[in-house]
Amino acid sequence: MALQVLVTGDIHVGLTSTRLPATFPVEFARAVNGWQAVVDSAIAHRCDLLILTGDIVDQDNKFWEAIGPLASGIHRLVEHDIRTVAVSGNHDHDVLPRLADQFAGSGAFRLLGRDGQWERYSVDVAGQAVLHIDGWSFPNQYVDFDPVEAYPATDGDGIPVVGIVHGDLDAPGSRYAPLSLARLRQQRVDGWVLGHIHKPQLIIVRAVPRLTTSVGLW
Ligand SMILES: [Mn+2]
Repeated sequence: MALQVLVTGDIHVGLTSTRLPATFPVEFARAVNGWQAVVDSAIAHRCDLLILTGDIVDQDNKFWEAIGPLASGIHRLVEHDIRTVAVSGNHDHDVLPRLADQFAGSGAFRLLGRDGQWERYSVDVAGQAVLHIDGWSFPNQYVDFDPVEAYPATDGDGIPVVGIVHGDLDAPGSRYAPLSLARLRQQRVDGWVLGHIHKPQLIIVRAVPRLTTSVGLW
């Protein structure tokens, strides 16, 4: 049985990029259009799940600008049986909990690790858990410790585990959750998906037969 998962982060809805060449259409610069493209892509690829790794919204003062498009995208996804699971980053530590409250009880949008507490979400298919997702969210704008130090040790139950967290990889002293690759590797997790650095990168530490990863970078 295959589970189709789309992972993205750092969309910064509310922001308009100033770095695009002047020859690009102006709508390319608006991050909200990136969010719409993610939603369209998840639907077109018949995904089961969308994972968001934080900084989906640029700032809490962009709340009203961001909340409408985000909520309508999540509604569109759930109409196609696609659920969204997210952690917050340094930019949206305040906004994503408010968004999650709007969807409380619906199952359409799940924020993991609120208040800086690790939390597990299990994906069920026909009543059977097929994937565990462990997530941790920024509780504040600045986090000067590695949240993985507090990742709970669990006994494996044979079901693959994916961890999601937003932070600065191998940047000791960072105020944005300095993560250590060595510590990430030590956990009983089959794969980690990270947010914060605006650069696609795949690090294969060991082959995991149960997790087949196809990564599209664009
Ligand atoms: Mn960030």
